[in-house]
Amino acid sequence: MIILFQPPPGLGAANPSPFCIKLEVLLKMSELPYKIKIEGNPGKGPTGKIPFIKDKKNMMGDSGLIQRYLENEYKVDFDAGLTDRQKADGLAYSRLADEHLYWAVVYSRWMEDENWAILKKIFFGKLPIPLRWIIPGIARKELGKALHGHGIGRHNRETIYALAGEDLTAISGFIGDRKFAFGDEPKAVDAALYGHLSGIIDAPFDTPLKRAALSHDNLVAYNARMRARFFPELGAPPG
Ligand SMILES: N[C@@H](CCC(=O)N[C@@H](CS)C(=O)NCC(=O)O)C(=O)O
Repeated sequence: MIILFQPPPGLGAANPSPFCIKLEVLLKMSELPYKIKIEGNPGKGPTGKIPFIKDKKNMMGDSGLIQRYLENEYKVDFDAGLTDRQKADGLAYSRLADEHLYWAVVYSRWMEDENWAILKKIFFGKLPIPLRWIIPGIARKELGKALHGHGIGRHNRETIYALAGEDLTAISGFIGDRKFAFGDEPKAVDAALYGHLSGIIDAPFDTPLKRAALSHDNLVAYNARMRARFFPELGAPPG
C-alpha cells in the first residue's frame, strides 16, 4: 500500500502544505488505497521536501512526479476525457500555482512578522529547547534565500502581492462559473489549484493575498466545494 508522508492537518486546511493537499486529493481521486504517516520534517524525504511517498519499497518525492508515477504505474487517468489543449491548460495553471503563486504564500507566511509569529508556534512550538530557539530563525533565513533565488523575493511587498493578485484573477477567470476547472468532475489541475487556494483562503493570515482571493466569489465557492468533496470531515471552511 502507498504510504503518504506529510504533516498533520493545520492552518485551517487539510494540510499546512499546499503540495500535501494537492497530493492527497490526487490520491483520493485515484481511489488507490493509501495510508498517511505523519512526518513534519521535509529532511526525511528523498528530495528534502514534503510530501513524499513510499510504494513497493521505493521512496519518492514531489507531488508532480508522484502524479506521473501513479499514472504510469497504476494507469490512473486524472485527466480522463480532456482534449490535449485542456490538458495543456491544466498543466499551465498547475504550474502557475505551484511555481509562482506558492512563493507569494511563502512570503506572506514566513516574511510578514505577524504571520511568522503564528507560523513559528505551529511549526516549531513543540521542539525541545534549545532547538525551539535556534531552528525557526535558520528555517526563516533559508526561505528568505529561496525567495530571493526564485526571484519574487527581490520585489517589495506591494509588488509581490500585486503579482499574486494577477495569478488569482487568472485562476478565477479559468474556473469561471464551472463547478471544477473543466466541468462537473475534478481533474488533476483542481488538486493543485485547491491546495494553494485553501492555503490562502482557509489559513488564519489576514494578508492582501487572502483579501484578493476572497474578492473572487467563484474562488471562495470553489474552495468550499473542493473541501466538501475531498475532506468532508473538516466541515465548512473557517471564517
Ligand atoms: N515541487 C514540490 C514542492 C514541495 C514543497 O515545496 N514543499 C515544501 C512545503 S509546502 C517543503 O517541503 N519545504 C521545505 C524546504 O524547502 O526545505 C512538490 O510538488 O511536491
